[in-house]
Amino acid sequence: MISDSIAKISREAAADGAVLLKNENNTLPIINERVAVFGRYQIDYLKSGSGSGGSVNTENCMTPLEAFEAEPGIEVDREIAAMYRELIKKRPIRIHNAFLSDFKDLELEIENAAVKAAAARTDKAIVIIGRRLGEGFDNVPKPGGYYLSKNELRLIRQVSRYYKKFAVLLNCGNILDMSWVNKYKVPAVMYIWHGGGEGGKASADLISGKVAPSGRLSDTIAVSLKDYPSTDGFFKKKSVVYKEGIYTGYRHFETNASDKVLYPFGYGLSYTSFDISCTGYNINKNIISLYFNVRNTGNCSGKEVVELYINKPDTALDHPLRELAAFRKTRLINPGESESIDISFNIKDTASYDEERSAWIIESGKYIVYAGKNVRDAKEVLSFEVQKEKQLSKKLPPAALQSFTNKHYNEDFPTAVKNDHIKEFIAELTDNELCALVHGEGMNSRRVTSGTAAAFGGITRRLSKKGIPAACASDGPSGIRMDSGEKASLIPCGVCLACTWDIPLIEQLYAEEGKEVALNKIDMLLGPGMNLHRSPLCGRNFEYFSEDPYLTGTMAAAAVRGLMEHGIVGVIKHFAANNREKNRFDADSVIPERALHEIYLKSFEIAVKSSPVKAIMTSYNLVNGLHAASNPKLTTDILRAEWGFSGMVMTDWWAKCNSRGARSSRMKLAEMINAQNDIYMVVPNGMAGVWQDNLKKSLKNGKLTRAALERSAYNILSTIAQLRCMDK
Ligand code: BMA
Repeated sequence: MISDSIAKISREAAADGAVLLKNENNTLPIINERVAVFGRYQIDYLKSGSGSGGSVNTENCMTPLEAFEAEPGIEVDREIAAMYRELIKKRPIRIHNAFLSDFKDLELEIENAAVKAAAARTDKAIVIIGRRLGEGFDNVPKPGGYYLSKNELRLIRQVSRYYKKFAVLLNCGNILDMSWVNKYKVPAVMYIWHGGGEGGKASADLISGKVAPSGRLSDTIAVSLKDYPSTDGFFKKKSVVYKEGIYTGYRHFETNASDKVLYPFGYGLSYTSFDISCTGYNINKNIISLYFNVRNTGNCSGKEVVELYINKPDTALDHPLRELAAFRKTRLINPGESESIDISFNIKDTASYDEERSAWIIESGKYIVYAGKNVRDAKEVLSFEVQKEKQLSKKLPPAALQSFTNKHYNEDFPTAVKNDHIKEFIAELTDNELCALVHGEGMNSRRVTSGTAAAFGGITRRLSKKGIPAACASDGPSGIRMDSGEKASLIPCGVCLACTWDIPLIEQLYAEEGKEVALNKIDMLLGPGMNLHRSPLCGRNFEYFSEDPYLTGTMAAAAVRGLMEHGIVGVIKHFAANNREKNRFDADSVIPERALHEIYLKSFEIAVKSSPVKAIMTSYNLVNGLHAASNPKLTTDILRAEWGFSGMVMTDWWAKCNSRGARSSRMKLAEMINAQNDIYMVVPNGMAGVWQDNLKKSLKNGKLTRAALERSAYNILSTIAQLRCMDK
């Protein structure tokens, strides 16, 4: 079922996430002019990337071409439109299911004469280039992949030959090679991303000037693929070594390779211009606050983003030249008007991780704060001294960790009556019932909404008879996936939302999403996806947000808060370091300690600490030798002991587990429970009570205790107790 109030804000987010990179001689917007639209994706518009994150059944979605044709101020050349409609009938894209990406040259070839004739009839041209990647499909460094294909380049050459004013729109979820922009002197370029079901209309809003672009890049666009530190070694099958450490994205480029940047992190143009002035600041203990006045100095309404970066003293540790510390987007500002905004951050949140001491520290020395439109333009607005180094944490010695773990399921729970009830309830369950409880079933369990990813909790007759409801979890970050064919809304993809830099907007969008999820009697939405864009090649970048952990974490937190407004649990995923799709079930992400804490776990830490995260999905890959699904350091030491998370952890679907140095297996669920990854997703429907994994054998031989099972049962049931299925 589709909720009718989500379309409007979905369209607004799709427009506000578009990033205008170049716009010479006012090529855009197109107002009361004739335009020819080239490229197949004007019709075959890619609403999303592929895989679980894109498998939403939509209906009545306008294509960009239809939306342009419906736009009064845009006169679309009918001959070219008819030509493309004809060509696409003859050469449809045969990606037969949502789980495939295709690297053939899919762009259609057209005659020079057609372009030349169109140029005589029209004022401007638009070229839409599309690229769809997704789950299981990283981009490849070849034409039709990271590079534009032969036909795409030919089309851009043809249009550049006959048009002075033309814009290339990129309908994709990954950063692509951009060397063609200067090579063919393309006057206007805009990433319109995968805008979801309303993406076609949003592109017309942008092209017509109804909405001025206000998106800002959430990733650095480098001169070439080899300039990204992650490219070297990206395709190694068994393990990916994160040798760049913390120097990923703009942390690398701004510090070590500023000449290798085509478009910097946080960059984006508008149709208007703004003046940002810092009008003051305040330092109150650890809270740094800065005040700005943002004035619209151009001639149309628009929104601006003020980005704050910090430069830290290289006293104990080395640091990147800039680190994003905070940001704020203005509301719509009319020409000549201005908006005052204040932005603050806690210096503790910019602490560094000292591997020697396994502790977070705030170093002594001079800190400098920069503010501006992007990481490159930001100007110094404040500097302050920290007199004495502060150590914020220390590694919990194993004994303390163990007692924490024991506390978690032995001592009386110093919490509400409900939880004591759960503890007593668990004590009554048999070992077999406990073993059943730590499995989810799916996909398409008949116990919950049809076509969804999993049912868990009361999924055996005995557990159900004891009053445990069957809870429902469905994909994905951009809308409800129901393989039953049931329709749902498809909102813009993660990277588009991140490029809005608009936290309140994303929270509102996910509140609307939560309403639709509740309407379909679903309890958990398996999203947001929030792994970092370590490489522009990762197939799931469309679902994820950014190369930066702060922008990623704050976006994910906004989505979780929004969903929770309607009692829906957003399951943040994939914890942790799923930064590549190749060999995703078995590849080992080998990450230095400091980069693990400061970069790849930081986004999850921000979400857990700043929003009501009640459920987390671990990733398929190994992290430093242990599958994330059976990694006590991730799901007990860090997630619970350090961050204080008390919800439920699930595996990814059919994930593998292992213990140090042992073979990976989907049957090693004792290792999963011992790590406090609470529930295995998924076993075939009806099999939770009889699944032949190693739980019962491990109970017998002592490799697993009942207490550990009770601990996970507590995490699962105390989470289910907060879900809407309890209303059943
Ligand atoms: C896995 C991953 C998850 C997804 C799950 C259920 O393969 O793609 O992101 O939520 O399947 O479909």
